Amino acid sequence: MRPASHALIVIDVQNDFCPGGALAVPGGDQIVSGINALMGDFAAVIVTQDWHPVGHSSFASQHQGLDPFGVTRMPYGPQVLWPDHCVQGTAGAAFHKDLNADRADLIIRKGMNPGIDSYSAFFENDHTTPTGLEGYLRTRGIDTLTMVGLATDFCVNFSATDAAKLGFAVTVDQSLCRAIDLDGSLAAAQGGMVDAGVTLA
Ligand code: VGL
Ligand code: ZN
Repeated sequence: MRPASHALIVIDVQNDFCPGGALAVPGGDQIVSGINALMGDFAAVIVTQDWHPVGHSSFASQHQGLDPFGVTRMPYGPQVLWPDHCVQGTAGAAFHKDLNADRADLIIRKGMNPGIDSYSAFFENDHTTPTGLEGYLRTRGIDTLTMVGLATDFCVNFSATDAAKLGFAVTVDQSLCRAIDLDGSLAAAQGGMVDAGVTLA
């Protein structure tokens, strides 16, 4: 058992990111049983859920002439455009049926603001609007995080990098993550996480 100051953060293990989903991550479902087992080592488990309104601005369907997996400019910077995914209340937004989400102390939802995407569990993609997770962790005396989930190169990467910048000790267990890997995004994410002080295990 890890000390109470060490939390497990499970990122976006949702149907749309698993095979058959709208934004399927290869092998996304292979990590579920290992994550459930790892929960047993932690006193604190936090689970995140990508939770977009219909017509979210990160969806390619909202941008005339642009296709999924292309990149556009948003006021806050470049933004990859995605297939419609994780729409609030849909089956695609639900957790993978085998994920032990009942174990979660906190479920943190993100991506609700129609005009800003939110990969990180800590901040929207403007890097300034907080989700509240930092305060939750600090008030519980948590200073060390292990992160697992989907996708390594987007939501796990942004969450881990933000956590390290906020001063948490962060390990990403890559065996319990899977990547989208768009144009080298996995290698770039790994480099960025290491530069931010994240331990890749
Ligand atoms: C994610 C793309 C869009 C993720 C979420 O969970 O990594 N990726 N929304
Ligand atoms: Zn999303």
